[in-house]
Amino acid sequence: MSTVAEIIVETLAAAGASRCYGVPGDTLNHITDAIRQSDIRWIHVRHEEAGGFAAGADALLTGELALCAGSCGPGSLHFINGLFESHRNRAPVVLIASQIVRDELGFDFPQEVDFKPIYQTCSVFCEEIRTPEQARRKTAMAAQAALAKKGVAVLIVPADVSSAKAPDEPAFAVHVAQPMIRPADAELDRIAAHLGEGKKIAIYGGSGCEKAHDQVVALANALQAPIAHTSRAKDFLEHDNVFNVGMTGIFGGEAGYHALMTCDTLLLLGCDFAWRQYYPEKATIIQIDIDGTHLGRRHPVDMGVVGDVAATIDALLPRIAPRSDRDFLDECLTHRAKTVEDQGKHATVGKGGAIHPQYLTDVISRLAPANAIYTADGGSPMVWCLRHVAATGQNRTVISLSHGTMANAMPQALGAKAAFPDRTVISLSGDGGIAMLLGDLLTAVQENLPIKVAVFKNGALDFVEIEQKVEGLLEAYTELVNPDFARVAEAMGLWGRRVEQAENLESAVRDWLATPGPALLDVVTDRYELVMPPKVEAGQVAGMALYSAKAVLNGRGRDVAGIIRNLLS
Ligand SMILES: Cc1ncc(C[n+]2csc(CCOP(=O)(O)OP(=O)(O)O)c2C)c(N)n1
Ligand SMILES: [Mg+2]
Repeated sequence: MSTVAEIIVETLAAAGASRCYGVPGDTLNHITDAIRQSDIRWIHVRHEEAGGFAAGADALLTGELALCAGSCGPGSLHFINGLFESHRNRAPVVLIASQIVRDELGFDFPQEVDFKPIYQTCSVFCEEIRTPEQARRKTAMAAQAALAKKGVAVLIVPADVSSAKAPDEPAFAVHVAQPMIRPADAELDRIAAHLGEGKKIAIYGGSGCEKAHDQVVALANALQAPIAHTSRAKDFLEHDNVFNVGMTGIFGGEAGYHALMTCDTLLLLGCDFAWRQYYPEKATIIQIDIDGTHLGRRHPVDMGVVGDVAATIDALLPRIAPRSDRDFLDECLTHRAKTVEDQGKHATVGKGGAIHPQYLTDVISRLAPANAIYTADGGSPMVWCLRHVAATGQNRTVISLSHGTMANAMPQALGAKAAFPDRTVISLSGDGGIAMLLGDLLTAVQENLPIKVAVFKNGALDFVEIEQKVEGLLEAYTELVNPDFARVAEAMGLWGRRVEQAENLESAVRDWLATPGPALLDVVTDRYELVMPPKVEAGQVAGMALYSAKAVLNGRGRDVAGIIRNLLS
C-alpha cells in the first residue's frame, strides 16, 4: 500500500512533472522521500523564492508542469514572490505546501501559517488535502487546473496526511486539451467588413501570437499593415517580419507608438497591454483574444471576439480583399528605421571606454548562440533585453513583465537551464537584483546548472533613480555599495571576471560564453542611461527640468551633465 506522499508524487509525475525546486524540512520529509524514489529531479535551492522563479521559467518554456515544495510555515511562505511572478506569466507550476498536523491546526501552533488565503491571490487552484482519500483526486485536479488555466496550483498537505497510507484506487489522469477555437462565420464577416473600411490599419500583437507568426505576417501582407507588438510577443513576432515596427509603451520606440496612435483601424491580436494612454482615441478597434474576459479590459473596443490567433486568421484571410496601397505602412517603417538608428546610437563604446548597458547587451546578443535563452531582471536590464537582444525565432526571453519584480533573472535562468541543458542560458542581472538572491548562485554550482550571469554594475538602483528624476525628485536611497561580484562568484565556485573598459568586453564575453561551468561577468556599466519612453510626456520633461534645477542647486551638476551627455550622444 502506498503512502499519500507517494500517491501525490506519482500523480504529478504522470501529469508530466520532471523537476521539483525546493528546500526540505520537517513536514515535507515524506514528500521528499517519495521524490527521492521517483524519476522527478529534486533541485535544491537556497531560498524558496528562487525556487518559485526557477519553476516558473521551467514551466513557461517547456509548457509542462514544474513543481515546488516547501516545509510548513516560513518554508512554504518564502515561495510567495517567485510564485506571484510565475502565476502572472501563466506558467503551470504546482506548489506542494506542507502543513503542520491536522490536530494542531487552528491553535497558533509553532510554524502554523494558514496558506489558503495567502496563496489564493496568486493561483488558479489552492486546496488542502484533508484526508488520505482525497489525495489522488485533489492532486490530479491541481495539475489539471495548472495546465488548463495556465497558472500556479497550490496543494496544502498536512504532515499526518502525507505520511498516512492511501487507499488503493484507479489513478486519475490529467488531460491537456488542444481545441481549435475561432469566432463564428458571421463575426469573421463583420471583422472583414471593418477592415475593408480602414484606410490606415495597424496590427498590435501580444503573447497570443505565439505559434501564429506566419499567419500574422500573412495578414499584414494582405492588409499592407504595420505590426506592432507587446514586450511579451517579442519572441514570436519580431523576427523575419518586414512589417514589424516594434513595441510601443515606455519600453518601446517611436515607430510602434506612431503606428498605434495614428491608425484609423486597430486589430488587437492576443494582446492585453495594460497602459491605456498608448491606445488610440479615435480608431475603430477590433480585438481577438482566446480569453473572453480580456475583451475591452484595457480600452473600449468596437468589436471583441474569442479565438486562437492562428486559427482565426486562417479563417479570416479568405474573406479579405488584398490591398496594394502601402502609404501608411511605409510611413510607419520610416519611423521604425529612425527608432532603430536612435536606439543603436547607444549600443556603442562610450566616452573614455565607458560601457553603455546597451552596448553590453548588444555584444552578448551578437556572440551568443541563435537559440540562447535570456532572462532579465526587473529594473533597467529588462529594457536593454527587450530593445537590444535581437529575436532570432529560436531564442527566448523571460522577463518580469506583469509582476515587475527584481531578482528574477538569475533564478529563472536556473530553471531554464534545468529544462534545457543543451542551450546557452544567459541572465541579464542588475547589481541590485543579483545581490537580492545572491545565495542561489550556489545552486548553479551545486546542481550543475552552468548558467551565464552578466551583472550590469551601475552602482545604483538605476531604474528607481530615473523614476525619481522624471518626477522632479532628487534621487534618494538608490546608491549601492557593491563588492567585486566576479571575486564573490569565484569564491562560490563559479568562473568570474570583472570588466571595466569597453576594449576588454568582447573577449571577456567570448570567454564567459565558452566556459563550460556556471560563469559570472561583472561589468561596470554607465549609470546615467535614461530609459527614454517613445514620447516623453510633457510632465516628464518638466520633471527632468525640475530635477536639473534642484541638482544644480544641491551641487550635483555633474549628474545632470552625465544624463544630458547620454541623451545627446
Ligand atoms: C522585489 C522588488 N523590490 C523593489 C522593486 C522596485 N524596483 C524596481 S527596479 C528597482 C531597481 C533595480 O536595481 P538593479 O537591479 O540594480 O537594476 P538597475 O535598474 O540599476 O539596472 C527597484 C528597487 C521591485 N520592482 N521589486
Ligand atoms: Mg543597478
